Amino acid sequence: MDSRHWHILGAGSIGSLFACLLDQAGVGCSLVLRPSDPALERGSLDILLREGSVTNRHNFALGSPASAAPIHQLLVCTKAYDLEESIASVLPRLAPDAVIVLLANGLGYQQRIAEQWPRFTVVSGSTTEGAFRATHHGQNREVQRAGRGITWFGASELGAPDWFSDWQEIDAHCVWTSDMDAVLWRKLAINCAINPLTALHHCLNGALAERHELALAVRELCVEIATVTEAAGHPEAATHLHTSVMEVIRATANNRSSMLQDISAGRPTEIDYLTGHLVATAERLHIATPRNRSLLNAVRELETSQTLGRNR
Ligand code: KPL
Repeated sequence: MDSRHWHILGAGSIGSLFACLLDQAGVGCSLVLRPSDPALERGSLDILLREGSVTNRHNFALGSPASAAPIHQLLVCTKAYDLEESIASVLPRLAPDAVIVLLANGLGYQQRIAEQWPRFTVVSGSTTEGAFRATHHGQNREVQRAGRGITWFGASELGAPDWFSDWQEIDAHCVWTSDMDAVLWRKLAINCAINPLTALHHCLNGALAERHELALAVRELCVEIATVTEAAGHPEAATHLHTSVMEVIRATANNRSSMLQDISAGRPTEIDYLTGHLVATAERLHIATPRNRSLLNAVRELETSQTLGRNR
């Protein structure tokens, strides 16, 4: 296996999308699945990538955290709350010079991970690609690309590394930035304006532009979010926030946000790393965010009621 090969941890919608895009561009990649995943027994997995009326099939070799092959380049697309445990599970496989790219929503974990494993190069990523996993057909998995976006990578003290050239070959808009904090804040701001509302109203992203009461809620949320983002030291991420949010809503109109996908699947959501991080920052800066706080509480309540329902 060549040292440019990517291992992808977390083959949910975004992990599967990027696996297919890397494969399509001829960049080798394989999937690292949980030891309990029944697909592991087959050794390889087909993923169907659908975009509009076009469907392409991609075949991936599978491994588990216990496989022998060393990992030089690891893309981690698990949920924010699973990142640390997932990385810890593959530690014995990581080569001494391994690069770990984190592509999850939210803020609050990046620095912790870089500090926890200083011997690896940890790079943050952020994407506004819209994708969701469609139903499994037999032994295949299917991912629907529901809106094109931009994918940023960056680590404050590094210029674009050699491996980034592979990402420029894939059929997606990938950008290297030396100001990743601004990008992460911008993405956090966009997610805070879109994800909780779609999860609570069980609607596609596009409904936030189409339904008057939801469009108004987005506008009001953006005012609070922009105030906190600016006060947190990222005025560039706060500029024209409402316009950017509406652009993302339109570009991903047919997508179910990741939070809606989590709620529908009965999984925990990333609310603590999104609205939770925003509200905690606002409290530290003595800024009132009643609208975001109320969404935070509502999503937490929804999560709790789902857990209670499951255990009953
Ligand atoms: O990041 C997203 C998410 O769903 O988490 C957006 C860009 C809102 C696309 O749905």
